[in-house]
Amino acid sequence: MLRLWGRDNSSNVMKVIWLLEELRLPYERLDVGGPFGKTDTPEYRAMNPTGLVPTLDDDGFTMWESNAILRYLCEAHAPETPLWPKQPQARGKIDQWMDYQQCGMNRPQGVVFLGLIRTPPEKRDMAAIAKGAEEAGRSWAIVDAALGRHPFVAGEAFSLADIVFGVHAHRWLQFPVARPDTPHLKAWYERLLTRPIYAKHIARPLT
Ligand SMILES: N[C@@H](CCC(=O)N[C@@H](CS)C(=O)NCC(=O)O)C(=O)O
Repeated sequence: MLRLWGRDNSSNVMKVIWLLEELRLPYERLDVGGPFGKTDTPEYRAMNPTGLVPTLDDDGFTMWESNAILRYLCEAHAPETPLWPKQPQARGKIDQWMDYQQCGMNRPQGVVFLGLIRTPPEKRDMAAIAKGAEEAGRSWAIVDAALGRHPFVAGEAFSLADIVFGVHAHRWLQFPVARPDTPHLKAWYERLLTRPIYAKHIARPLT
């Protein structure tokens, strides 16, 4: 039985929910993290020493780091999935974009999200938010350019790269910040909205 630990308004948990739904894998999700707490217990820390979410439990095998979990689920439960193909160059491009999401886009986007959505107005550091938005905008412009060359982030087909950027695009395109013009990103986001799983689990009010 697959068990996913993590509140469903976390971007990193959303990635895993989205993939589990795409692959139609039965799973149970438990609310932990954020207002739910329970990530400080010795039992949780034994599964995930970072105390963050998500954590995956696959019949007693546990792991953390959202992008690694996505790859594990494909390899272990859907080895033929086109979402993470075996062909080395196709897989290499998807991995490249997944790493860029974590290493390039995630931090500045997080500054904007936490600043605007999870911080009361009187406590916001507007200078840090503006700087984060500028940096995140540069990352999104790079994604936009890729989406101008092909319909999905890593190429011609929907893949894990679309999942990891897709959860954040819904946020980015709603933030009340100055954004670079990204027509390809917007068109791709509109296409994501027509996917029932995206509409239900990802395109939710920002909390
Ligand atoms: N690199 C980790 C980051 C995990 C992370 O930062 N999770 C956030 C939620 S998106 C978290 O656990 N925040 C504290 C909490 O929810 O209690 C991953 O991709 O899984």
